[in-house]
Amino acid sequence: MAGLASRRAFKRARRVLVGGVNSPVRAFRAVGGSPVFMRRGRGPRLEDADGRRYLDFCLSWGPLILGHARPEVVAAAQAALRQGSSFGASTEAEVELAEVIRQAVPSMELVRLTSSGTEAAMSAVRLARAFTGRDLTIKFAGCYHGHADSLLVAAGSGALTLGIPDSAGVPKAWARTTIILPYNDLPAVAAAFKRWKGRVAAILVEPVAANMGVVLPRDGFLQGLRELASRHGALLVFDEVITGFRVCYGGYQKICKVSPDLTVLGKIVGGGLPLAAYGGRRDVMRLVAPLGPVYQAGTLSGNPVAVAAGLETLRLLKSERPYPVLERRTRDLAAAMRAAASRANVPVTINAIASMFTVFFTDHPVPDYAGAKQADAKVYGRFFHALLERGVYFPPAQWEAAFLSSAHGTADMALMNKAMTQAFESMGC
Ligand code: HOZ
Repeated sequence: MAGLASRRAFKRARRVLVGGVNSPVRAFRAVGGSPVFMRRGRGPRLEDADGRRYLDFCLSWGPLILGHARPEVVAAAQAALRQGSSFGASTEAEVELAEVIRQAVPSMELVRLTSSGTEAAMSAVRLARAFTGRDLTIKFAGCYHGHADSLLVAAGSGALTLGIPDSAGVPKAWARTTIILPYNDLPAVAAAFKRWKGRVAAILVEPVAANMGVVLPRDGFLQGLRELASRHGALLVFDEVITGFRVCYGGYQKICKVSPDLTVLGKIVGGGLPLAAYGGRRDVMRLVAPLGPVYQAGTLSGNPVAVAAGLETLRLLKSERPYPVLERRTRDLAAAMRAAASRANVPVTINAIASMFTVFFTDHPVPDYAGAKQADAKVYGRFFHALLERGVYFPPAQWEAAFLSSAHGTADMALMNKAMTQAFESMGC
């Protein structure tokens, strides 16, 4: 249960902030109870308003692959801030970040920086429409691409958690521009291209879905999307907001060897500050203003402080290459969790890749949205609170990804093993 200071803060917040929060999932509706308010983070740990400490496996929903307040990232952001917080004009550091991104993700021949993943995904779809002269977008149920109107249909993440995957306020006509198909279902995609012949501008996909919990692409799924998009003159857009620089230094496209036409990045590229990007084929990106007629802009796009944090984060990832260790620790943790859950007689399916995973409270496999929805969110809520009591902070929602950072050492993983074992035992039948 949240401590006194957190509960007081939430009471005060509800008087002035909608639902007491600035992003719905923070309100703990999905897990019950009063939300914990945080006051600082360092390495793998968070400290709440009551001074309680937690091992953090939410990590700000993914950006903090190096842990909280990594000194070099803090120093880089501080140094940039001392030079001025925002200029509304170009800086050389933005160019450097775009060069670093392009080197790591070669399909991003031209890049545009934005402030959020929502903005980047929305702009990529607008661009795909302009390039193809078509209106429709294929999106997969349970994938989440931010909260732009036409993409808030069968959306995952907070929308799925709160049971409003089709948001109020989205005109039906806009929602109808989005074709919703089951993730991992290539025949459905082929059938959609047949049905809406010559009308589909883009296939938008999280190459590893992470906003209905982690759901892995089946062998051949992404390759099949590439082939279908090319055959039908549509663009393939990979939303790598979560997977970018998380599954490897680059994107999942490097692992699956599929080259999308456009890519959306966020989270890690901003090093924990508000920064995202979209980019891709030069002939497509050339349509974006000022080169072309697709308008998109932002006063804080390429903000120098965020750029500095992003650049330093990518520099550290490149030099330290934490990926193999992160992957091994995640695999070991997932295996230990399966064993602990089975000993306690709690059915779980754990999907994991690289340093991201989801514990679904179901005994069915989870290959798509229908499978994810079978998970018991109430049981997840019990698990979440059992962990919280034992000093572990997990994502406060069933249909999200949990993450590890390179700051989580062996002693931290041992603590986590103990906490999750006790948590399962406390729930067992
Ligand atoms: N976009 C985040 C990951 N699914 C969730 C963050 C939020 O809704 O606050």
